[in-house]
Amino acid sequence: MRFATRAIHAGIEPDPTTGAIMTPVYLTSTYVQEAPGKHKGYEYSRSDHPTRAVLERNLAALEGVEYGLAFASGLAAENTILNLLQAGDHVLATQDLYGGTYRLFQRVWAKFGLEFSFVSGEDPDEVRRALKSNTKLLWIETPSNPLLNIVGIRALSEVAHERGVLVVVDNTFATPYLQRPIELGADIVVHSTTKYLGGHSDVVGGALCVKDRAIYEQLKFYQNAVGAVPGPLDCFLVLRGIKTLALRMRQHCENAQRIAEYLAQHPEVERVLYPGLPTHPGHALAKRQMDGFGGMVSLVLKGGMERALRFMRATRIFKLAESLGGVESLMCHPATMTHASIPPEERARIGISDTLIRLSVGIEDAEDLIEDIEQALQASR
Ligand code: P1T
Repeated sequence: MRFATRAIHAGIEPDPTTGAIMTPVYLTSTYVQEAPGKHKGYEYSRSDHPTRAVLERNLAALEGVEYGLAFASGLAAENTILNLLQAGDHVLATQDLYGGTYRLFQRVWAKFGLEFSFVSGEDPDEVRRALKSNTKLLWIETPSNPLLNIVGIRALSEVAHERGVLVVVDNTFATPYLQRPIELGADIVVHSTTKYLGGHSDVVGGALCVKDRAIYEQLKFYQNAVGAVPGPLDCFLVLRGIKTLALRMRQHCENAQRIAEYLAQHPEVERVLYPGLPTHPGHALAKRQMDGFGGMVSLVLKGGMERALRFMRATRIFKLAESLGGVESLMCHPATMTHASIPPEERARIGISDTLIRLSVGIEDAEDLIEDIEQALQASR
């Protein structure tokens, strides 16, 4: 089955008792057993849950692997990966990451003796040199949040595997419609399903997808032992969102490309970051490892901070809010919003300037979105 068909059907069967075409939302915490240990595969909803099981099968099929695990949030999924490690282990990560991921590393796990360091990820030799004898994970975010950097999953996976290091890819920005990291050599894919997979800004969730059974079993152990699982209605909402993922992603990509091109030729725009622009340093690589360039565009306006603040107050369709990946267009100021938990000097080193604006381009009519940006540019002069 091809992607759009898998999105709608993989792992999903009509309900055997009623024929319901939509996956039932089983609002139950426990399951009656015939005799101790004799049951229908479900004992307790933290361990396994029938609505969640359908979502997990569907997510795995989208990433082209055997195993999926669903979580209460993207960060809960990330946290579960870090549960695999021991005090003294080192994680090497690409430096431009969602601020909450950085916070989970430095403010939560560092105090339990995990060590983190960061590289740009542009050069496989740089990554090879940065691996240490205690490195256990290489953590990649591509396209990255918020700078839309692209790193080579295949090349970096080869470098990591030379040293027995597992490769994690945060595939939230791309979605499996545009990029399937495990096919490129990665070991674990992590998603914030809050974003494009859910697609409608109405649910918070996370997921892990893996090919290797032994890694899956360890992650499944921690999913149950730690317990950050999603509720049944959340699972239903993500499943429903995924049904239109292929359609939505095509429109996100088309709209984002048009907006990036419009911004790139605008005399009042200093910089546009979008992997679909031929001027983007990762354009050729993105073309090889992705099936489209995604719906996220970042920009810096001429005129400094005051201009940026005026612009962010002047848009009408683009709403100022955290998060991304919904059908509606959103705008965010990473320095004070999504990436505020990264110290200012670290943000400056990575290249997240205080004037950077991040757009999550929705699937509205592209003409309306461009007109909205145009009127906000005029109003903010
Ligand atoms: O918010 P949550 O579902 O816990 O997912 C965390 C997360 C993980 N990975 C990436 C790449 C993300 O962008 C996020 C969440 N990001 C935002 C809320 C944001 O506005 O960037």
